[in-house]
Amino acid sequence: MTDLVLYTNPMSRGRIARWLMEEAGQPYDTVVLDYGTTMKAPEYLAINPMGKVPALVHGDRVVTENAAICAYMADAFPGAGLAPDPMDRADYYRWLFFAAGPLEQAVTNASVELDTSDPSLARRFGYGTLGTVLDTLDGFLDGRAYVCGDRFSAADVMLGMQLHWGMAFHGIPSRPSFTAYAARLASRPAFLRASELDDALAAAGG
Ligand SMILES: N[C@@H](CCC(=O)N[C@@H](CS)C(=O)NCC(=O)O)C(=O)O
Repeated sequence: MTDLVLYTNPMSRGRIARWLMEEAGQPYDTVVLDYGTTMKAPEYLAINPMGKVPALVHGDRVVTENAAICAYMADAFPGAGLAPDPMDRADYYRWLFFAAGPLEQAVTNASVELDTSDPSLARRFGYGTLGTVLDTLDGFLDGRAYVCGDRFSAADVMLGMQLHWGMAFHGIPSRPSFTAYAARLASRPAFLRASELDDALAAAGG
């Protein structure tokens, strides 16, 4: 066992953390948990009381939440170059949190056809409306290679995967800025390795 252990399921948001682990380039072990059984067993609830994946254990530290795993790994292994210098992190933090909060919630709610476009609802939901979220993201990504300009960072893992899933599975309309960004990220060797690993686990029933 290495001192980095990723608890995940190949058919889950754990694919975000998996991709980040492959970008970080550190050796790590994978523990696959099953929905409803090992994910809710006392051994795992001691790691993540939410009973959800992913979770990362690094020695005696536990990190849950994909965005936190992305930020933690980028800081813990600076040699991987996944985070800009602290004073250059305005866009990095902004869009990492935007992906974890407004974008994720807007996409999830849209997938169950929850419409917040009535102004009395929009002002109560942290993301407002799906349309506002998509227009905001479109305006930011238009003409931009990565969240932090021309350099890839951990924020792209979080934002890129949410966007990719939103378009692939949750009916998020593709726009030129979204498809160009998602395609740029999907060609990364670490993304391809991560996908292969999780696809193989999924095919094996894991
Ligand atoms: N906010 C969490 C979401 C994690 C999450 O929702 N995981 C789902 C799989 S996609 C899960 O473990 N569901 C199992 C359950 O709730 O029983 C993150 O980003 O890490």
